[in-house]
Amino acid sequence: MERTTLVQHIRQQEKTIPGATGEFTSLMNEIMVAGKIISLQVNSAGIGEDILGLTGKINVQGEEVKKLDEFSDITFTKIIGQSGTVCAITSEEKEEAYIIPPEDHPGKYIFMMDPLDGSSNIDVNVNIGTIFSIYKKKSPGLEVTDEDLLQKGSEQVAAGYIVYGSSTIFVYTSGQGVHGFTLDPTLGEFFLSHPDLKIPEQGSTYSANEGNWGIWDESQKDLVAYLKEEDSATGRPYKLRYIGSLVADFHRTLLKGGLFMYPKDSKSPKGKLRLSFEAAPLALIVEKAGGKASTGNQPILDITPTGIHDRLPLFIGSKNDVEMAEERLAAKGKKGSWFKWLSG
Ligand code: AHM
Ligand code: MG
Repeated sequence: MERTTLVQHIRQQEKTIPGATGEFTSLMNEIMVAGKIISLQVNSAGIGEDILGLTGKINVQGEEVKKLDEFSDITFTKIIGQSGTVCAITSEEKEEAYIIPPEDHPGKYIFMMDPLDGSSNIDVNVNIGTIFSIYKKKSPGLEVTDEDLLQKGSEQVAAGYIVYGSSTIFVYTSGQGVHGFTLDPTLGEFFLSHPDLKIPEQGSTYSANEGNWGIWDESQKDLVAYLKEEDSATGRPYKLRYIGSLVADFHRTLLKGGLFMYPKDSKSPKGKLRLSFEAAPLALIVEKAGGKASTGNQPILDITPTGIHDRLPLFIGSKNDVEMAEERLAAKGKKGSWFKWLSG
């Protein structure tokens, strides 16, 4: 049987881009190499090297840094930083952008990553993943500016994620469809397993941390209560599936359809997930697969970040499900404001 490797696929895709120089292919190759290294570490966590547990450090997000978080951040930064293809790297784990020094030959791309998403699941053998996003440097000259680091999601050149799960899967889009590759551990090679992925137009599953019910606003409670009501005509009640690793919850949603949401709440009034490292890359992927991604009232890809660590609410998945969520949130929001106006 003839099988397409990830490297062959990226090369074929690059051929269709006029003026392509091979720099993008090199960058994607390096991401793949770093992904394989992390995959190996994740698969053997608990044996050999002491890689489970905490480093004792607190990251820029105020969260405890796990050893595998740090290992993934360092691995990606070293490999991508020395690839000669990027001029800056931003990471969920780093407060500031890492600007590639002249001796490492800065390239024309900007690389953004959540090196190991789903950290809380590392020690309990539940799927975790890497999310990445690639932009082109926009500003003239050698200096990397906010114009480069704070670009709208719609300006991404490519985005992808790697799930370290029952198998390791690499999913990416460079604008022409979404493609998934499974790592063959015996050969150490990714092979095309999910060509041209399309998300179902409507799903039957919702995914949210419902333990946050008490800190959600009324419109969010109304939306989830609606999904749980019985109505065979609209396929309700929806099933609840929530892993607590965005990459894993997203991967299931992409394959099976449905709605993933991490809304704002009174503890995180701006939302919990990060625009540049989580929402924007997954939004590009879902849209290229025929789905949608929204803050609840605005497409994620239309948002220009104000800082590299911006957070926002996320509603992502099947087109019909995301639109239904937007409509219900808007309707309830309006009712709420009329009520406040009348009673105020
Ligand atoms: P992380 O990037 O530090 O791992 O945090 C993000 C994670 C997402 O993977 C997941 O969707 C969410 O946080 C889970 O949050 P909660 O535990 O509040 O449900
Ligand atoms: Mg994350």
